[in-house]
Amino acid sequence: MRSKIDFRLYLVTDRKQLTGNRSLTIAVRQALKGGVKAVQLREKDLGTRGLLKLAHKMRELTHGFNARLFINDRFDVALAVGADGVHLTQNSIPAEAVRSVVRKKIMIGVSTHSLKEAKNAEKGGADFITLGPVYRTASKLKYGVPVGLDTLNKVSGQIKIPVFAIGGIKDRRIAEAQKAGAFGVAMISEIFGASNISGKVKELIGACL
Ligand code: TZP
Repeated sequence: MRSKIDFRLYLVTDRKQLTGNRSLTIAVRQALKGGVKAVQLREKDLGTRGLLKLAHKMRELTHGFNARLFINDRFDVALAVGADGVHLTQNSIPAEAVRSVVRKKIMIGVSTHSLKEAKNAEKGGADFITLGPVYRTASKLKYGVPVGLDTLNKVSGQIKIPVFAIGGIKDRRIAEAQKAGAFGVAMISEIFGASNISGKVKELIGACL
């Protein structure tokens, strides 16, 4: 069966990393203009109402570019705004619990950091995982100790669902991540830190082929 994951570049948001007075809406629009086809709204500090409002805005925006929208952690918000999927963390409601309610209605991504977590996610019905941090990230240990390319290689070889490498991924590292088995790459700072977001996304998409 062909995977329903039809994107290789996955933009994860963090509006606090934006520079030069750009709002999240402006930055995401630029990324969509550059061709990104999947966005994960990950704004952890927002309360439910604030997140819902932003998620509606992101839904409208992503629809306009025929792009996928995933909501980090909040399965309820994902359903409420008609997102394409939810992106679960290791502390979220488990993938199997989401699956038991929605069946095939929405896609499920899961953040993982080890082979064990990756296998659990697959078993629970996840459609794809992110694995990382693969490299050291700018915010160092906030995301945990880097797992490295060897773990990426091991995980990619042992599960069937697509694996997105995350954590310290830069343009120049895409080829080696894909060589280590990554189906695609997920990133925040490489995109949000760029002075020309749409130009950067175009380059990244070119590197993801
Ligand atoms: N999960 C693992 S690493 C990470 C997340 C959300 C941060 C990725 O950010 P960056 O800037 O692409 O390294």
